[in-house]
Amino acid sequence: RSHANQLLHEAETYLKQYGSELSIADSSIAARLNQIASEIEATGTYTQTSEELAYGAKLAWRNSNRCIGRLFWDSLIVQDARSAQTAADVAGGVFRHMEYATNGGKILPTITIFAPSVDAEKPRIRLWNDQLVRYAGYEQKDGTVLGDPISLELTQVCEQLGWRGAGTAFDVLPLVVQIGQEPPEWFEVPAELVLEVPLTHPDLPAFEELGLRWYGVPFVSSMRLEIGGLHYTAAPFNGWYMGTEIGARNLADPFRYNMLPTVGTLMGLDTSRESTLWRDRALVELNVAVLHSYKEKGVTIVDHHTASKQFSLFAEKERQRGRIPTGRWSWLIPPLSPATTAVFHTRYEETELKPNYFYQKTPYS
Ligand code: HEM
Ligand code: NRG
Repeated sequence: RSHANQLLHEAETYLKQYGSELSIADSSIAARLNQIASEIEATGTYTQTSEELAYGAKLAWRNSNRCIGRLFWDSLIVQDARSAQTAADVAGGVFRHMEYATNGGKILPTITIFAPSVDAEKPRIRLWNDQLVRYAGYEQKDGTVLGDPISLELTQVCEQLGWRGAGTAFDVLPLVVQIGQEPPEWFEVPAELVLEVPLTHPDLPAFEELGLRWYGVPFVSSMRLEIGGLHYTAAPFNGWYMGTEIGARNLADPFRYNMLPTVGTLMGLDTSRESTLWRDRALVELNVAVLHSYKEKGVTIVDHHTASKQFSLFAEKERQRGRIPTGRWSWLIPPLSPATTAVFHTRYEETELKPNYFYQKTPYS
């Protein structure tokens, strides 16, 4: 099957779903498909309407099997930035997204969509960051890491491009934008666009002195959005955090900030034997601190019990609409007390539907 034929087939499949879910007359969809067919014949690709684009981004969220936050899929805010051409245009669109979606702490789930590529492997626009806000990681002389070890490689790349961080454990990396095969350009993220939360604990005053913090909004910026055969290789999106992402993984994993031993000692626990369950007790208090601090600062966050209930409601609503909810169980269960949540005790179909968000090859390394 030729490339053009395959693209038309993907467009047809999507347009039919779009038409049926939004109750658009079959005749209008048929006319639109004729138009798309001529456009593909003439140019090798086609341009989606902003409505087709917006609904596709929502469906891609609804189809994200690893996401527990999908109850709110239909309220995603979609910013159409397909006209951005230069790296500076793209950076401007990204910064507008950050300000709008952060919304002073009352986070709005938002996606900004830049121009698509015909070939997923040859992106027209690519953001090198995997999230718009991430902390740098520096390898030190003694072999330990200062900052977030997940960013070691990108930090080196940024330094090679001429960026220099302040050298703290929480330096925000610059935005790195690549247009086609041109060399990438980096942009310092304006500090006022980066909402951060210093961590305190409701009943452990000494916790504050650890100097821990995290950024307010998870903006995923490395995934490819596929709708109707078009590949949006730069389409950063955000919702809000589930507390365990920060408290049970980013700050707790031994290969990330590895804070459990420090927190356990601060709590005065006996860390000499595993059987005291000091790790588990430190983990719970670290997660209490995360939820408490975000709440106190007015930054949207959800605990894993509430998120699990919201996900069960999402699954129930999908069944009511005559659809089978899909999900990846191993990702949906939270990393803290999983068996206390309903998702742990439920099985989900693992079918991968489109539109969806997909991983892409790392553009550096
Ligand atoms: C993954 C929660 C919004 C798409 C996840 C994960 C959590 C989560 C906990 C697993 C992350 C991990 O284990 O690393 C939420 C919450 C949201 C939200 C609480 C609040 C509204 C969104 C939005 C989108 C989205 C707006 C897209 C439009 C995804 C995708 C993944 C994911 C594609 C998989 C990421 C990967 O494989 O690395 N979400 N999410 N989520 N979410 Fe959501
Ligand atoms: N675990 C990652 C973020 C992955 C996506 N999580 C969300 N997405 N909540 C971390 O930084 O900890 N979202 O769009 O809200």
